[in-house]
Amino acid sequence: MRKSVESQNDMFCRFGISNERRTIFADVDETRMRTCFAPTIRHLIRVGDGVSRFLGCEKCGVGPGDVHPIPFSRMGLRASCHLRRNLTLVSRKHEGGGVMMRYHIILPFALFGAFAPLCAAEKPNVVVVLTDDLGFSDLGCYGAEIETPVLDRLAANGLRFTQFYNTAKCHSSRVSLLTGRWCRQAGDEDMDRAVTLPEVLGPAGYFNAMTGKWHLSKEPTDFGFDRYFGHLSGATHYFRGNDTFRLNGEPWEVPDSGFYTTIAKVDYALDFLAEAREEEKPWFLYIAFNAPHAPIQPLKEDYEKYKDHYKVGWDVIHERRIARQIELGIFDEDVETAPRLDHIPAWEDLAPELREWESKRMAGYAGMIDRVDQELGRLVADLEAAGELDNTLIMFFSDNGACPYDRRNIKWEDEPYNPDTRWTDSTGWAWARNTPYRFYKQNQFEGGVATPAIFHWPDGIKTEPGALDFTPTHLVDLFPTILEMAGAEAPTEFPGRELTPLAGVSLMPVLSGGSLEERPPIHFLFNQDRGLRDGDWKIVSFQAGPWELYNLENDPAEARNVVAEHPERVEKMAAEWHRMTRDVLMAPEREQRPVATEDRPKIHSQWSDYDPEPGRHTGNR
Ligand SMILES: [Ca+2]
Repeated sequence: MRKSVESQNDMFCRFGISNERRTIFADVDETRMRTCFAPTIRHLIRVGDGVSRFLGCEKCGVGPGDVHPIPFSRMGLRASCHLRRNLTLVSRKHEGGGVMMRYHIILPFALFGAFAPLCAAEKPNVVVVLTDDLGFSDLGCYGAEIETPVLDRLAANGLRFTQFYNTAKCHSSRVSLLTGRWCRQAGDEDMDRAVTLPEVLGPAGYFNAMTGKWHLSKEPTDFGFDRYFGHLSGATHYFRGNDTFRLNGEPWEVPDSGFYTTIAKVDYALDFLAEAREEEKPWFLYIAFNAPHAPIQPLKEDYEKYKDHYKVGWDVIHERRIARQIELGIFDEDVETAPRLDHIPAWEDLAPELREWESKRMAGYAGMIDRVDQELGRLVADLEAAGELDNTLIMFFSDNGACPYDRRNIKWEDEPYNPDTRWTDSTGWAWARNTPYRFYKQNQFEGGVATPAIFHWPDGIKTEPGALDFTPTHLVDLFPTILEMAGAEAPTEFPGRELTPLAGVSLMPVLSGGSLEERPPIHFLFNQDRGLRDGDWKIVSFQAGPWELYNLENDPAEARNVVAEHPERVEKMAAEWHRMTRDVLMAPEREQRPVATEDRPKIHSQWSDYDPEPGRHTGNR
């Protein structure tokens, strides 16, 4: 169905409705405006010297001379639009030295009159950004010296949680995020005891797109995503990719040169959003960056920004980060931080060449994290230019704490931006990156399970801009939160699956400026590492070692184990952990065994060995 209307300037103007895509080109002052119906044709403009030139549309036969040059800014073209949907610039790819751009415009409300209600009831869009092995204090707005201005700005205009949890491991966090259930409860990688967010949002009218790391069974397009670009594997080479890359279910060949995975994930995300806009659907976008997961492979320019920054060492960085966290209000002034544990030497005690190499490793992490922020800047600019930023819920998390696994001997004289370099993780830096917490990825201590959590949604969040919320929260809460926001119901049946109940609770009361009525215990389990958070209290076990007990209200960094003072509480919480593990998670028997009664050293064979035999490079133990 098509309708024609006359614009204020008597220019030819048509309006497509129902499922037709429409593409409209215009100069920005809106004095000339034309439309065409080109369901598959992109209007391309080339950008250079601050001026965009229209290259024409082969479908409707309009040439470059038919529109005026369009002023260009990095934040995108702007045209007023009463629907807050306006001109969008989407970076396509580098080509011949210039940047190929694609743009779309949805005509302003005023031109449509009677057709406006078709677009008026806009459901919020949703972006979930998941980073990989990012430490709790690795962002500026959580205490880092790493430059993350885009995320800091989202935090300053949004809401940050200080006690948001993941599952301490890659795949299990992804399962909980997508299903609202504990990983084992959802059926693990197969998710056959759950439905996923896109499987619910699709029938509710959403366009579902994902880019990045999948790390679960099958492919995202088998679980409700309309579009997918990324790697199915848990890790990938940042410059060369691997053979698990897919584009919408088909194998995708990584280019021989000019490829960097963090950038490609946002390139495709912007493409997918442009498609969603053409279909005039609200959208759900899930970007799963692999950064800063090993191998440590930053872009050269990002690395060089931080090259000399970390020669001060991890003790100094730890101190600076906690000082900044106190300034930010994340922790009280008298917070007791987790001391550097025995398996990490004081920076000053490291051999000079080891200090040199370790400072390069941390500069590599910083460069990779900085790049994530830069790419998110492109995404935010795209939303802003499309007029969608205010009514999009953007959420940012890490899938687990910083990673300590130092898996191979390496050539430490190399530079990490050289694609042949494949450095793995540093246990010493993992401790500083998880400031003020201790332990790491996989462990259920706060260092493993605490994630930064930024929520940005100007139209929906009612707390003061930049507020901090101290409610214990978890990735399982995203599913019910997003469903409530989208006005969708969680199904109780799904073909071929035996659905389990949701584990998470909607965070909408918190986003609305209130508090949760009820927060059921938060269950932690990965392999033999365990924990349970109930109110202010947490029990935790390192690899099925004896339970420890912490009161996180007055000891957020788990510095004082008070197990001996509260035997009854520990017994009760341990019984609840076992009940949930058996009845709710339906976890394998081996994961339900009682914890050890004898204390034992907390150590792992793949943590960095900083005391290598003479002549051997450091590596794992
Ligand atoms: Ca991870």
